[in-house]
Amino acid sequence: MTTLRVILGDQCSAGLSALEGLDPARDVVLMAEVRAECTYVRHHKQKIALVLSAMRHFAGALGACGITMAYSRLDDPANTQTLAGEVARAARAHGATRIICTHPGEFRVLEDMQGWAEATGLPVEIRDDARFLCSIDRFRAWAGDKKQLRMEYFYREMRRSTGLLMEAPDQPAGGQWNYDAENRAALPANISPPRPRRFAPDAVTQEVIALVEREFPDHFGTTVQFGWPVTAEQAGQALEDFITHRLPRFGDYQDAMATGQATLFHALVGAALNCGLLDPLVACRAAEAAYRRGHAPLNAVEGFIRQILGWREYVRGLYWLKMPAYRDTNALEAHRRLPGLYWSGETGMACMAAAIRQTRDLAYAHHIQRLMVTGNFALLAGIAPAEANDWYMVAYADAYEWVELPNVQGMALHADGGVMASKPYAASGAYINRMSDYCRGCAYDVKRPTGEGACPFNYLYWDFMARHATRFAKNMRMAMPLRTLAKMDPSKVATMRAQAKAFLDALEAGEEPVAMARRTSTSRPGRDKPLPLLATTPAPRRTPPPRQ
Ligand code: FAD
Ligand code: DLZ
Ligand code: SF4
Repeated sequence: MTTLRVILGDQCSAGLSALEGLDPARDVVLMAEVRAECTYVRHHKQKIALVLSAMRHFAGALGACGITMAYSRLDDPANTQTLAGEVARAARAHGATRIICTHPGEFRVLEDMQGWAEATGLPVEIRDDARFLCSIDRFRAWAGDKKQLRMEYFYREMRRSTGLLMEAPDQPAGGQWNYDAENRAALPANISPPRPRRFAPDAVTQEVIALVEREFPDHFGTTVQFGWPVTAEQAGQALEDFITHRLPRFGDYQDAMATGQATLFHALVGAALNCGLLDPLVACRAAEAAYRRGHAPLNAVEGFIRQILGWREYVRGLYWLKMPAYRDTNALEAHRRLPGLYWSGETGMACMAAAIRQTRDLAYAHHIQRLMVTGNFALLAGIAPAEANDWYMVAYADAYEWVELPNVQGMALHADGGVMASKPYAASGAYINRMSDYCRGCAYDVKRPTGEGACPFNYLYWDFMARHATRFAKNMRMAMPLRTLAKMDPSKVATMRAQAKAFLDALEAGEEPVAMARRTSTSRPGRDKPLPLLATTPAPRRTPPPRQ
């Protein structure tokens, strides 16, 4: 009676449900590096390196505990290069009589897993992924037949059930559930955010980076600045670094953006959370403890906990509730191709260039860059959701469909017609100017709505409003911009719409009409220098043994 226990690349967690009840004398644990998972989208090189390195470290830690490992390396000639193929191969090699795994993060992998029983002739048990704080069934029950699924109400339920930041059963700390209104300050010039702790690649990571450069040379991004935690111990250190140095100001500057500041006061824990190196409840409890001991204010701690306990769990619930139809939604009938500048970062738009270039170099951009710069541009320009989703899945070290898709399809593009957000997050250049210093160094003029040098976000914004005026006529939250649009001189609207079309057509043809700009920032010397190396720390030598 040998049980084959399968662990996927984003399941590097000692407390994983697939490991529960493991008998080291008889069971075998399979982890398989496969080409299919590295290429179903052409992930950023740093994401592949992170996942493969985390897998190798985790497998090493399990093996050190006396567990029999079946580990498929990507460059093993016998590797079938698919999960199903490696499961069948390991089941045969070890004479397995059943297979146990944990529910995967993506719908396509669940479909694949559901075929393993037939492919191997063995019973397959798919256990719940208990690393999430709200199960898929519980979310489904909460959603019930509600017309609107608002994150805020779900979040309050989660606060009540976990007791996080609660003084009594229905009494949130500080008397308020949500301090979002205190999370919107722009970064003052005299504040310099501390650099986050990064981890110099150890021998395992270096070997994996070389493998990635060899096997996936054409994938997006660079590996030069790889500094992600690849073990649970490092992920804990990264969290501690955030709690100590950045959490106190996370709340105030959560929505801010600044030139040369890729990370500001953000946590940079998404990649570790999503591949299983960091437990979400541990992260929330660490933040709460910082509040209780007076180290960080409530607007920061509540803001951070809301992101993890609220948004992260909510988008995961929504994903499994709405898939597979969700990925095909296109409520705004957006069909444009994604412009090449999303890959090259070559554009006179300083805000877009900053977000895209740091994404290439770090596999990271923070939430407001993703939502209000690259996401907002895709929304206003009418980029086809499938094209935008593909980019976001490729671009980030923390990208997995369960979290990427609702954020892009629902939050950024409004393609789900308002399931996730009651109004589109559409904004003109004024918003970016208020929340950042990008406009000061831009080739375009944020104050100009149209004509030579006008900020593209301005005419794209009004073009978007005009395009969808009828659709949003009954949406109370869109009443204000639609009233402003109605009062505008129709010839001005027509001019902006024509400029929007000309600009987008030119982008689609691969040429930004820089003649429209005041000057070309793309050609300024030094513009394309990679971001300065983030401070690195030596990697610890050993990972701790997993909890049993
Ligand atoms: P912080 O700002 O420090 O927040 C802490 C943590 O809260 C994050 O690590 C994350 O786990 C969680 N969180 C915050 N916002 C969200 C959110 N909207 N949804 C889910 N969790 C959230 N997040 C991903 O993990 N993977 C993605 O592929 C992804 N794609 C996104 C695409 C778009 C268009 C947008 C608008 C957001 C996306 N997000 C995604 C959410 C968010 O931008 C990232 O989680 C965050 O930027 C990660 O950086 P951080 O760890 O420094 O986060
Ligand atoms: C992201 C990823 C990559 C790049 N490679 C592997 C791999 O080789 N083997 C594996 O088991 N998992 C990998 N993953 C993570 C999976 O893609 C992830 O488990 C699914 O997307 C489900 O979330
Ligand atoms: Fe972005 Fe417009 Fe500001 Fe330039 S002027 S940085 S394009 S918002």
